[in-house]
Amino acid sequence: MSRITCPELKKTVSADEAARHIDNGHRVAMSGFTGSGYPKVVPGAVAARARAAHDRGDDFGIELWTGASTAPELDGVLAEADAVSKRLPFQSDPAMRSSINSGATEYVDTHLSHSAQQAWFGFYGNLDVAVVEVAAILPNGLLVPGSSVGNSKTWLDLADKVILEVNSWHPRAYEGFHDVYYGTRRPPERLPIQLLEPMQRIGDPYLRVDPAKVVAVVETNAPDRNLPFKPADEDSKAIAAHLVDFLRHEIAADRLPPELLPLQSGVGNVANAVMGNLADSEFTGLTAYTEVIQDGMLDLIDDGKLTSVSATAFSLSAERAADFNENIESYKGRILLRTQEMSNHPEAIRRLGVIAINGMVEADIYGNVNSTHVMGSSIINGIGGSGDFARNAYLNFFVSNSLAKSGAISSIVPFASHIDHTEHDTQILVTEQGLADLRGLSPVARARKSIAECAHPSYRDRLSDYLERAIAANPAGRHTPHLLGEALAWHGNFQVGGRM
Ligand code: 0RQ
Repeated sequence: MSRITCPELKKTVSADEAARHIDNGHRVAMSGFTGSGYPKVVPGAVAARARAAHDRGDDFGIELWTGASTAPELDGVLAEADAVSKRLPFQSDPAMRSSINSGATEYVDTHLSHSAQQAWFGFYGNLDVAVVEVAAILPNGLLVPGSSVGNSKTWLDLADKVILEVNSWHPRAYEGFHDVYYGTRRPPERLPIQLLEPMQRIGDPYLRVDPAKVVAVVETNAPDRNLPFKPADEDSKAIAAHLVDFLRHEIAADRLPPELLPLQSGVGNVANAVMGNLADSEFTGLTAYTEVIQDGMLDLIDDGKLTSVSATAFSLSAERAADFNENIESYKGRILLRTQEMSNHPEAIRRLGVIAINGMVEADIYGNVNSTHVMGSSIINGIGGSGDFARNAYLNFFVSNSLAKSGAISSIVPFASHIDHTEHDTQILVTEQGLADLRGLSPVARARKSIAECAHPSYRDRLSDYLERAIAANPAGRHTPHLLGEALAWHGNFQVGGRM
């Protein structure tokens, strides 16, 4: 049976015809969050338009907004066609990353809870076209989202023109898995977010669109990106074990209830390994208020340890996605997908007391964390939701191996080469070496603890020597002592000659 049952929206065309609505200089917002629920075919057709324009010697570049990272069929094809002049709010695609780092694409790296509201405040200018993937169009014109909600609600509200991709790969049974909040107001009319527990519904199960704005509907049947996870290695298992032990310690100290508080876990293999470790632990009755649902969280639901998950998107391996699609009915009522404005909302995160676990590139000895850059200049992915969660969480953890690039680089450094999370926001650092609980400590005490607990033994003496010399050299500056020239040279020396 057709997934398009609204007579007014029977506007099916090919991807090429739909892409004709997208021109040079347009601001184009697309659905999609961490490889889920992004349009599969219109971006490729836009890339073909860009290549044809470039062959004619004409300019063709769009501003591209999404929920978060997408996939080769979206970020990849558009970056390869040199078709993106500006990108926000998050990406993780190799071709897009090169385009940004070469200076061809401007990148506005934004907190994921901010992107929707900054768009509806008008901070980014008028939105020309929205391209949104859905699982079905109902007879009354309401839209059933698929594997992500992300910023789709805002893009549909703001765009002058809308292109819908209806993807029958998403199970039709997705209906009922979503909660789309329509109570957003601009200050000073803003209302409190009445969300008191992770699974509470505060919105509608459907996305709304003004049918008059829909210029094209494209039908597809194509899977999400769904990258495989690496099996947890010894280091990620060690990080996960330190973290889970620490949670036990917090329960014993009466700072956490036995069923913990709602969990948030960033994307990546370490985050997945932590979930695996929780599965093997004694914890039960867990909940999650997070951004993405990875394989590890579905496993925890299957094991009965995790009662429910609120998120904005799935980010599953191909195998797990196929399994979920097959058994989707059994997860109904235990999984809720919200807009990213709500999944990452500071008010909700602070009220619920979320336990946030995110990856980092490096931390300096005082606990300033770099989540985004290599050597201060090249972007890797972006800040994503890590700032939304870390700043507002009850407890926040930043996790990394103590060494990068086969041991040539220490993840604990004198001065972070770029700072996304300041010492005021970070609480607990974890590497495979150990865990540094920095809560309630002054800067020098934080530095001693991060070096002792988290730095790799091969860098520990060098970092301690730096700290003690910085203290000695700054008799009137012993609050956060630094030898700035030397601290900044730390990274430069790696760049030119490997080990310092
Ligand atoms: O590069 O693949 O070229 O070798 O950085 O590092 O070790 O694979 O780590 O996959 O856990 O990602 C912070 C990037 C960690 C991620 C970051 C190099 C390393 C490799 C990746 P190569 P790993 P992970 C909610 C939360 C921001 C968004 C976020 C991230 C590459 O966690 O994007 O938190 N976070 N979202 O070699 C130089 C160092 C390095 C280094 C690692 N110290 N110096 N290079 N690398 N450490 C979800 C969303 O927001 C969607």
